[in-house]
Amino acid sequence: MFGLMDGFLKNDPISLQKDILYHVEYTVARSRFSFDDFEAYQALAHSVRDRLIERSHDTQLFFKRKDPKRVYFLSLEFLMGRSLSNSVINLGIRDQYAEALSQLGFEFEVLAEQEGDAALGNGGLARLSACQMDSMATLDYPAWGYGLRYQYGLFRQVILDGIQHEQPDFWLNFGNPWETERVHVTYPVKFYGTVEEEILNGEKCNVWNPGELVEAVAYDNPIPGYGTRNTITLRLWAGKPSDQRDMEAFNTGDYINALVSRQKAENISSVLYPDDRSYQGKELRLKQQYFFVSASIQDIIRRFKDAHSNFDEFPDKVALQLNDTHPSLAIVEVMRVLVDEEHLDWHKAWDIVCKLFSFTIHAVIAEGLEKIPVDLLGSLLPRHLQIIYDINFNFVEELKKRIGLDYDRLSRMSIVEEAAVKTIRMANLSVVCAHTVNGVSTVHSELLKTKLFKDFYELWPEKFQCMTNGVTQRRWIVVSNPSLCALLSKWLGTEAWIRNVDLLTGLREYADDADLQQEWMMVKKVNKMRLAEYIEAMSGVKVSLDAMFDVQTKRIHEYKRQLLNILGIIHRYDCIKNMDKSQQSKVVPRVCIIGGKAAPGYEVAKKIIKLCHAVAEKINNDSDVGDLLKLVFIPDYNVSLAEVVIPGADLSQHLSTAGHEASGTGSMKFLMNGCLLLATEDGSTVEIVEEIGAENLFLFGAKIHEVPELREKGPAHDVPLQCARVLRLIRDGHFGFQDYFQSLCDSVEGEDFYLLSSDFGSYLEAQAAADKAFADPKKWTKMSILSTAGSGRFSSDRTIRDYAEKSWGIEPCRFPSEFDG
Ligand code: GFP
Ligand code: GFP
Repeated sequence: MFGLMDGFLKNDPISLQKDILYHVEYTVARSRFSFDDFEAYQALAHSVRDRLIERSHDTQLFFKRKDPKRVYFLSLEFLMGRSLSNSVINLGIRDQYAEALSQLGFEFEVLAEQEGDAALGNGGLARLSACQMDSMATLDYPAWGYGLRYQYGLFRQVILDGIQHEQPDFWLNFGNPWETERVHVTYPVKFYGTVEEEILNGEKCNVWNPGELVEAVAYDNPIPGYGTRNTITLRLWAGKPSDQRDMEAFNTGDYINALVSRQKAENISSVLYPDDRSYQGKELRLKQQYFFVSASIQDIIRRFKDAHSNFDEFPDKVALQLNDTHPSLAIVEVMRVLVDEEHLDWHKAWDIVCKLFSFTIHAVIAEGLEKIPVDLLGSLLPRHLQIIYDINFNFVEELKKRIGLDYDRLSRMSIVEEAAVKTIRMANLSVVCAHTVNGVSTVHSELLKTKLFKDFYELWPEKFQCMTNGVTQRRWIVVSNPSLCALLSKWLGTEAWIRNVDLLTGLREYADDADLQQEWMMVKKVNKMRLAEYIEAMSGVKVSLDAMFDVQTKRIHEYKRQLLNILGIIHRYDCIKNMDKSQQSKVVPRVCIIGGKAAPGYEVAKKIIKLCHAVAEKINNDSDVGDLLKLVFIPDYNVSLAEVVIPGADLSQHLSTAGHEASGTGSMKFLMNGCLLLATEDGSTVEIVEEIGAENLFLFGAKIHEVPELREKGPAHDVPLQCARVLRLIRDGHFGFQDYFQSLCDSVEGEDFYLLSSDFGSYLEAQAAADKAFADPKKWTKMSILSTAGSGRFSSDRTIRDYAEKSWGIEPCRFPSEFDG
């Protein structure tokens, strides 16, 4: 008999070897005497998965026994990347695996490269979800993630002649060893149809007779914590035809239509929407939202009812986190279940619902907020539309009592927008119902109070909170930068910082230490070599390790101003060309690296990518310039590439026009890796400055409060000479494709909404300051050490603790294990 405290599987190298070979033979079905790297990876992954499953069983049973309040993290996007290295590191058995594999003639790193990325998300919001799952597991919170199991993740970016092409990412092609299909965990999800009033037990009630039924089936993905046995679950739903409906159709002999309807069901979870700002295919998108919400809520209520019978206790056992507005139909769905199916009184149900939800918004501007046309919602989810109207009616009546008949304000705050196309404002719905409304940085939280949700803030100031984003140091240091990880543990004298990242501040006292500086530079060099090798293999461009590696990697967007970066590079190029040899000898050499995807329908962003390639072509082949300047575009930037790029960067650029980036999380990963930031005072940069001091980064550009006035000046403002000259070079065809780039130049010399021209001068100054600092290795290294030392506040561990304490009201529930000594 095994006690709860015992692990079932053994983790010494010999046992691990046996397990790997077992999976080679019986899971991968290759001979244990002959298998290649990919097969070895598959077997290895399955053996790791066994351990994850064991721990997740222990965790779930423990949660069941303790019955704590759980948090359910609802998100339509999770950008998980690869799982192998992260899992074995969190399980604490990476070295044992490496040894087991080396005895079999394989190298752990080589096999890890075999894994594809799980890219079930677009950008920041999605990677944030992944980081937060890691922290919830590590901090022992009783948490679940819920999302959709898209068959096609974010598109693959292929560049042909400098133009972005999108190719499907059928990431499940080679199987996904991490997930477990739960054939027994399925729920029916209803769509369309009509709502009838019926009398049930003498009471009037609404009955929804759906027109379509789809089955949701659960796929569980284990998320192991670090330094704990706790392993939580990310449950992703896939669409499956409902047998009930199919049987009817098959019975009536409608074989073909029955098959077509099967496919329709699978389509629901088929594709991730690649543009997270403007949705086409609105109906399918809405279907995806409801599908995932309905299945998750059924699962959550089922779990609650397994142990409780009184819904008064529901808010004591359940916290629901809405990751942006995408899952906000959950509010309506819980209302519907409580009122229509559990037959609770409306007001009582509403009272319960209002205690459940915490809402985090990632948008900055009103145009970014999601609205759903009433016609669409009413046809797909007729009962939900009724409920939204009822919620809104009650809210507006209540509001009138509080603020009187201020019709402008009433109509701004209403959940229903009475415009040419009548819509439901999902953000207003969420703010009305949620007990907390979270911004993702201090700056963003202020913007929510003063702009986006000003009316609501005046009504309910207590709802508004700031939960500054964070990233997990497990993935962004331990997994992706093992040399830095070893160095940190050595100088801090402990590995405890991996769970308690505040300990990194301990580095401050050694920032001037010559030995640490020496080792620090070596670590950077190792990582730059790895990045340089990748760049050469990918593009054929050889780069010098003595150059400053200057990186801007993120979604391509006008507000993120990759264009400003490219204009700056052209300026640098132009300067170098006009120098004599002795002047050139003083130039700090640079390797400029840009990477990121443009949304498929976003023409301007695609043009920016093309410009980057055109400029790179010119510069990289100019023998006058040589190693002084190189420009490289990294295609198909994703999580696993980020793990190579970030540790190898010296400088990283975060150029958003002030007031446009809600937070930004890329900067935090660079900061942890000792990379210096060149940035505007936007989003979380403002807090980074508080932690590391303005003298340790390169700030530039208009501040948030200055932006409106600069915009007001508008097209009339003067384009600085240096900027005008750069634009002239582009317009004159110096980089080819003259006509194609005119509109980009027009945007800067015309309205210049994103203030490239007015920020250009101070941008160049910041760049010059960066050059100067880089030329002094001691100074630079000290700044780099202080960056890492000050990065603790930007760990998702801190973020999650904030959420747990201030918003979800949950406590750790730790499985007692070997980690507790
Ligand atoms: C959970 C897990 C199941 C696991 C049980 C163990 O179930 O895989 O078998 O715990 O009790 F999902 P629920 O919490 O979903 O009931
Ligand atoms: C959004 C915001 C970012 C923010 C992340 C996470 O990112 O400023 O850091 O959410 O809160 F724009 P995207 O999903 O739009 O990339």
